[in-house]
Amino acid sequence: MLNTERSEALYKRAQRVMVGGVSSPVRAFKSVEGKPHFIVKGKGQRIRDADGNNFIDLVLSWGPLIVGHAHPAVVRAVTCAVNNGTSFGAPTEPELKLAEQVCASVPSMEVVRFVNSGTEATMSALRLARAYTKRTKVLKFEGCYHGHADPFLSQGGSGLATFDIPVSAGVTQDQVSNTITVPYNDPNAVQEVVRTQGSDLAAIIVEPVAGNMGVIPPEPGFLDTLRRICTENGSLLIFDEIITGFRVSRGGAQSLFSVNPDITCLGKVIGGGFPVGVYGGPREIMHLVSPEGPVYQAGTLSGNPVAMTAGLATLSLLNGKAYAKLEKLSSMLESGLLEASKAAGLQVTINRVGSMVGIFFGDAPIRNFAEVKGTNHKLYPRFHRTMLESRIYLPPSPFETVFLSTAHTAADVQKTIAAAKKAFKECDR
Ligand code: HOZ
Repeated sequence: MLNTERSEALYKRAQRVMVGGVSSPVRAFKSVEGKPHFIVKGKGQRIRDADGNNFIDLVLSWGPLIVGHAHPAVVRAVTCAVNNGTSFGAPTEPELKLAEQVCASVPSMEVVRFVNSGTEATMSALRLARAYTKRTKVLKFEGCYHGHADPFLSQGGSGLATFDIPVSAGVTQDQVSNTITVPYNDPNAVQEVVRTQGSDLAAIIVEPVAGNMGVIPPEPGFLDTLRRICTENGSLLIFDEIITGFRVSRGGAQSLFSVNPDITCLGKVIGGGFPVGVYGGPREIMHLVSPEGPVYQAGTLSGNPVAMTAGLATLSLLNGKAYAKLEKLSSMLESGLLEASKAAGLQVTINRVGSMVGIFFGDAPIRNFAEVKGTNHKLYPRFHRTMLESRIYLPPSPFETVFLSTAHTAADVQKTIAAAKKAFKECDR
């Protein structure tokens, strides 16, 4: 049993002054029938909670920490940046350098605008797509999550899926009336929307690898079909690469699957653990953004030098060797989890793209949100609890992604597999 006395006391205090005791819903551990651990320290692949329990961390702040916690190179660079002042509300060289790195790495990004979160990036990308096409509607996919801007808060993944919320309260019918939702990996459903509403369709937005309903890779040809449909219909294709950017490869999913969107949204990894988002695309589209064009979008802390420096330091560590290591460890985790589930007599499906891993309870292939919901996800709380007892920290929701970092080792993966074997057995009882 874990000692959780201090975390519980802090949680009690937090509930008095913070909604649900947390700053973001899935952190509350509700869907795993537990209580959150308050974290006091992260180093490399490990985190320590307020009671002194050490865990192998497979959440990594929900994806950003691809080089692990407090990497010495990131800490050094950030410390130096902080000493020079934290924000000026004026251009700085680190943001220019990060923009250059992003544009050099991600095939479709020629010009970018930094913001402070993934939500801001997708929200701004949609505004831009509407301005560019002079159309209103946006097509998204069930179970994909594009942050919490109103038009995206219907049939989404992540927290919406975790708490089974089809459309958030406070979002009016008007605000989602131009949002059309179809199943992921279903090109026919997309064709049908284009046939009936194509002339109003400003954009299709998609997570090129879905990471907010567990992990779901695109079926072969799915992304190419979206590209072709958008081009033929005069709609813009927006890739939400907030999770996949610099994670599944240096050039993101668009590089991995060789499909170029019109607008790309990034976040998480490019901020190296600080709040950063960015959207970008060809100059022809981006020049509509203020001050060059009429699409207004701004932010006091956008491009602030500390966050930009953390991003730069993180990206400088992401070379071929780093991705090869991530691939090796992640593939070891995938096969180990499958073997462990077999040994425990439990049917489990693992979806994986690079260091994004999704665990589903069931033996059927998982290609869309309906299939995710058809899994035996009620087993997840017990699995999660047993893993925690074995000191493995997993996302506290079956609808999120398990991540690895370059700080993890083969021994960490072996420990995770051994713990999973026990946890799968526990689920089978
Ligand atoms: N939307 C994030 C995961 N997909 C969760 C962020 C958080 O709770 O910190």
